[in-house]
Amino acid sequence: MPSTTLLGVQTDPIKQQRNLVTELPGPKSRALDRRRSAAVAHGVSSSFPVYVAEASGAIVVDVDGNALIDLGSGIAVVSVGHGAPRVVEAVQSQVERFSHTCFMVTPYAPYVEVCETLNELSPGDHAKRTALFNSGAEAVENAVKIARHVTGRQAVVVFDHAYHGRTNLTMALTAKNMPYRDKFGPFAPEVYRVPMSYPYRDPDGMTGEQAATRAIEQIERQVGADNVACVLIEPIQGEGGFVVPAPGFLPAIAAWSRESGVVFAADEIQTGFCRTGDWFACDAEGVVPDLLTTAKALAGGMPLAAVTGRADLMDGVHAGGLGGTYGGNPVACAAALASIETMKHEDLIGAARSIGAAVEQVLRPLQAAHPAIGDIRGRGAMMAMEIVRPGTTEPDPVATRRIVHACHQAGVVVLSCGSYGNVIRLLPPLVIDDALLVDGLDVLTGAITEVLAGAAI
Ligand code: PLZ
Repeated sequence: MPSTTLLGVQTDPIKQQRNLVTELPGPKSRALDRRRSAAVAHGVSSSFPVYVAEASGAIVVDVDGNALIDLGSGIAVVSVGHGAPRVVEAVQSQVERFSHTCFMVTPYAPYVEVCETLNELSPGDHAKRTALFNSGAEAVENAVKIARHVTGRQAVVVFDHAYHGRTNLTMALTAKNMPYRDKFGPFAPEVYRVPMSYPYRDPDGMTGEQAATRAIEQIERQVGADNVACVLIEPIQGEGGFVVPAPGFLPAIAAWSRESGVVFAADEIQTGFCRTGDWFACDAEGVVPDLLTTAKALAGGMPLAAVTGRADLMDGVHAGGLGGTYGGNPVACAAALASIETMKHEDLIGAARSIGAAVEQVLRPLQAAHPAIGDIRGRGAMMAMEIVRPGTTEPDPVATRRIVHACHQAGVVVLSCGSYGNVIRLLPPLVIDDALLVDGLDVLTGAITEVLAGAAI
């Protein structure tokens, strides 16, 4: 069906098909990139510098007219797809009514409705409260503020390979030096890092419970349980390499936290909102966090983040202690309500599970053919593979970069991640249609075959 732009022009909807009309990046993207170099700080970089003109569903169209398959969703943000109709409608109608008053000055209903919705969807049926912010890092900062305030303790425990943001406190919480932390110190104090459960790299046969004991012993020995305000963990790590802890790890850490008066905070900024085939990754093992941070897919592309948690903790902070000018912006809140409505209506939990099954069906045989694919892991529509030197577990970031580059050249947006830069991750919009997913995975298969056939000598 043709759609109408704001100017009243009839346009054809973007076809859900890959279509390349120039080399990538094309001439118009290259021209923009030259202007960018002269205008944009070089510290901000792009992994695939094709400049976007428009996007719909799982297709991104660049300024040269190339239609690319998006297997990254803007880092797990547009799970409902680009230009999801409900989100577009909600944003347009909210922006026409009012775009900002500041919730701390004169409040409005959409903020309250987002909080009600998050309290209902998040794990656990206890009394909850939510506060809204702008970015993931800001949500994490506020979770730590709340945990410290209500416990009267200072230490924050985080894990190897963790990623929590780029602000001063969240840089301290993030594990990887390059590019996130290098020479940006001094970092916030009272942050302690303990080993994560990383089945591919842990000693053979180490269970989740054993990995939890390893972490807990270190906390007790090096920090002291009584000093810990919160344990902060991504239930499946994102930037760190889609590390899925062994079963039993999260429940054991959560149980220890409860017994020790430590706030257990789950960072579901990347894993949240149907991505893993559940509303939240914690749901898979029935883990109920005291505090939960969300962002990214929450508002389908508008900047919005949240801390949701136990009412007694959240309400333990004095009035005026939490906030910010833009936090819970009404347009972002309208987008969030429409995104969540889309997730429910389109059964994106089911979609994430089917995507996961389809991806595994392609990746498993590939792994059998290529010993350089050391590990395939993930859950739902959050799948990844770790590229290593064949016959070892030694990371191969060079081959990883080549595979990603070959996908880009063929018009498929894929992202890498991992502490060692050797993980290729797939985060497609959950509304991607089967044919497009198959085409995207074909391109990935071709890229892997081309690069690893050369590397496996
Ligand atoms: N916590 C688990 O995944 C953001 C970062 C990309 P912000 N991940 C993408 C980059 O290189 O900056 C993230 C996350 C988890 C926190 C954050 C931070 O969210 O919205 O980027 O601040």
